[in-house]
Amino acid sequence: MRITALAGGVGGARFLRGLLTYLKQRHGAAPGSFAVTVIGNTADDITLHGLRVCPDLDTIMYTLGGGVHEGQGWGRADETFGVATELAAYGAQPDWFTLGDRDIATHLVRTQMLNLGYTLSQVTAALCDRWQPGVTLLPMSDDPVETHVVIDDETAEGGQKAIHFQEWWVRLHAKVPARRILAVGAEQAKPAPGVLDAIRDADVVLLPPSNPVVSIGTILGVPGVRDALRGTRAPVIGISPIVGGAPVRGMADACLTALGLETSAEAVAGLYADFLKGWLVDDSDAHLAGQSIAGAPIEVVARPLIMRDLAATADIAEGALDLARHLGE
Ligand code: FO1
Repeated sequence: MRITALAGGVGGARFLRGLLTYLKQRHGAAPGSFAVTVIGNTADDITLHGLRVCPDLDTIMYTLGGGVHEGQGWGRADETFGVATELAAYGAQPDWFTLGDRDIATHLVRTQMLNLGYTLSQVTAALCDRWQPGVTLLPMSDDPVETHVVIDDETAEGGQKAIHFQEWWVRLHAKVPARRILAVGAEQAKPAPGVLDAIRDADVVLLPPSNPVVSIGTILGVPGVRDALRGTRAPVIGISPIVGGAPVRGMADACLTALGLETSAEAVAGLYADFLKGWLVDDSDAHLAGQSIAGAPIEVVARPLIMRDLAATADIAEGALDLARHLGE
């Protein structure tokens, strides 16, 4: 069974770990009877201290490779901050995004390979060769795409300025209203090698509970991706990141508000309505089950969606694959 997933950071990575657990332990699938390809968001990427940092690709790679800082969901376990401390002593900016010593090795290898002319796809494959995540991890594009956020700034021309997503997310904690969210470079970006085929040739396409705007949304913004999702014969099944009107984690509400959308499982499904076939919502949103959403023929199933532990997450993955099977019948 060929499964393709579009994923962002922490929520997506945690879901994928449950999916692999389900496939390995519950599905009784012998290795080789399933293959998972993950299309990772690269619009969170940022260049800091001369190093190219790819937070969502690294979160997936570390989480599935067993090296992630479990409590944070990003960065490395058993991390030290010797370099960050020295950078602070020099007053090196920015000081609001902390790179751990172990994590810096990843960025050094990536930056060195990029400078030698390797593509982000080639770099990601090389890094995953060490981590063995158990999936094929593809960047959404080898071209640079960066999410920038327009915020009010009375000292700036026209009273607004654009800052990098990470500054809005990490330094400002998304507490400053985003007037616009831009994926800079998206129009010129091409899907990375294998991305469109992974969608077209899949038996199932999954949208884990990642941020619908700055993670799934930016992947959808790469020209060709949305058309491939509309055209694939595979059932496209999503898992709502919004439970009972609130994001389970992260700040998807701030992003949805920036788009003028309510924070609800229904509003997120509406963003995917032109290709989504199935939508898992939490029991607290069971009122959505059995009815069409955003005027689209989307099968809605209610079930517990809180990924409280690996077994619960495996259950959610089972639910998504059961719905895919039901729709594929
Ligand atoms: N998030 C923070 O809130 N503070 C940090 O200092 C920080 C550093 C960091 C370093 C590497 C990395 O891969 C991720 C890091 N993140 C940090 C999380 C990052 O902002 C998020 O993982 C995603 O970009 C949002 O999905």
